[in-house]
Amino acid sequence: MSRSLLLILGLGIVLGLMLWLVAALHGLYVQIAFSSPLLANILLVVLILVFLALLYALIHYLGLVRQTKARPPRPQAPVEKTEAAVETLEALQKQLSQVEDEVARLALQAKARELEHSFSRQHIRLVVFGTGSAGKTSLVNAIVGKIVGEVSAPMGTTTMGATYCLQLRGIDQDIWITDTPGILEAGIAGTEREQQARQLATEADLLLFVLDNDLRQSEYLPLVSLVEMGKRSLVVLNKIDRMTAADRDLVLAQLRHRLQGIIAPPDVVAIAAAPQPIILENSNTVIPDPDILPVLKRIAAILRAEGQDLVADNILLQSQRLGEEARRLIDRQRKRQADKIVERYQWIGAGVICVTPIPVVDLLAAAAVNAQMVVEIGRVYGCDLNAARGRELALSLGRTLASLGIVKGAMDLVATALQLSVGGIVVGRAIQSVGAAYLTRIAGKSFIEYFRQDQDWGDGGMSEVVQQQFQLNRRDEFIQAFIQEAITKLPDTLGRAINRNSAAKIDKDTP
Ligand SMILES: Nc1nc2c(ncn2[C@@H]2O[C@H](COP(=O)(O)OP(=O)(O)OP(=O)(O)O)[C@@H](O)[C@H]2O)c(=O)[nH]1
Ligand SMILES: [Mg+2]
Repeated sequence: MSRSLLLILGLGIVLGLMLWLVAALHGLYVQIAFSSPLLANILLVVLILVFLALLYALIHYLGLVRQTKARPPRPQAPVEKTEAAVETLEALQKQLSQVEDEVARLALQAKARELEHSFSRQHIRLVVFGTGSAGKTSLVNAIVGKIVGEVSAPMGTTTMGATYCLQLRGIDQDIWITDTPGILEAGIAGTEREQQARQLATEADLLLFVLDNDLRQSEYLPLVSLVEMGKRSLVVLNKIDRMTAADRDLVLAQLRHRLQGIIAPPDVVAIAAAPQPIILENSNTVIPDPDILPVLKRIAAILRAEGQDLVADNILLQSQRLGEEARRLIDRQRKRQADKIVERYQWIGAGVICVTPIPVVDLLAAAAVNAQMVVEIGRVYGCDLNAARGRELALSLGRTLASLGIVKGAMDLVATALQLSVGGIVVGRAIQSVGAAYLTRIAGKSFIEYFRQDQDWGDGGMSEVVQQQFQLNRRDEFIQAFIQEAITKLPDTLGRAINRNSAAKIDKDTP
């Protein structure tokens, strides 16, 4: 309101000024014309020229504005799904070559090769998935047009995934449709079958998730996890012959509402794959035809619109899954190597302290965190640190150990455990030595976390990681085992210090 008022006011002022300008110019013209008509005409021409120039500038300016506004958005580089899939597969190959476990590597490489071959495949894979007895086999039968699988009421009729090939009008590619065993069945056999079904589901280009009622929580979770994984999915509400038209609409609406943001409404369809016979008034029975047109139409529409993209999406998705598997393997392999390094350095550190004990407890951390250990762990994770950086990291972790009171805590833990296991008074140098080994271990494990996360301490920073590692390594059983290992690993001095006390204790206990 106030804006438009302001605008009107502004326009009024501009108009008034213009009128005043015209009047003033007119007055000037009349005055000059009175003394020299020629000069007046020259002034008129100049004024007209100035006016035209202003008009031109105005049009030009507006034209420019319009031009920038109408300029089409900068064309984006076409994100070709197939290209993305090819790139991911190439990256996967490189990643797989790092897997050291030969059996695992060969298996993953075989899967990757299979994926590579999928680029040239000429068929689209549909997988029918869902709870037991929802009517998956009935749907496949109805689509394929003949009885291809066993259909019955008890759950668990389909025990193996079965695949059939068919053609849809207007779609060039062959369609392979796979029936799967139902999920959520009781018993071990059910679980194994369920795994097989899930595996088949992840291999689908397009997934048909069959329900026979509103979505139960136990169906919702697997569906959502498949969709979140990136699986293109259709939700098929089956057995609508059992419902009135109003109920069917209600259930459909509920389903679409519940799946909002997960599955687009047109991708939730209602069908009757094997409607039950109807008994007529004259006691004759009629078996209605399957009503599967909605699902067929939707499949055809998706295949027409997304066609080869579905295959590329699926290859991309599966190579990502393989990549994750490889990453997990590589991570485990690196962890094993890094653990060995920590193990080695913890006893080296303990040996050094055993020979030269440290006067101030908090300095122990600085001595225990070996810069070379940091560099070596980094190398396992593909990070090349120079010695200076290793030292810097080791020092700051040593300081953190001290400032968090972990040095003191570790020493107390070790002292108690040592006394418990060998009895009597244990000399300070033995405690310091085992304490140093223990601190090296906490530091090493913390660095493993740091390098695992791409040289990042995470949101809680170095202190949180260090504290976590301290908590993880302070269980009684662990400390006891650690002390026993220390006794066998540490140099003679420690052994003698401990043994002397044990011997004294035995002497004392013996009558
Ligand atoms: N009323 C009605 N019953 C149906 C419909 N579709 C399937 N059924 C019945 O539901 C029961 C289970 O059907 P199946 O096709 O074997 O179900 P499934 O999902 O393959 O079951 P599993 O293989 O055991 O997981 C059978 O008795 C079918 O006759 C339908 O549209 N309407
Ligand atoms: Mg079945």
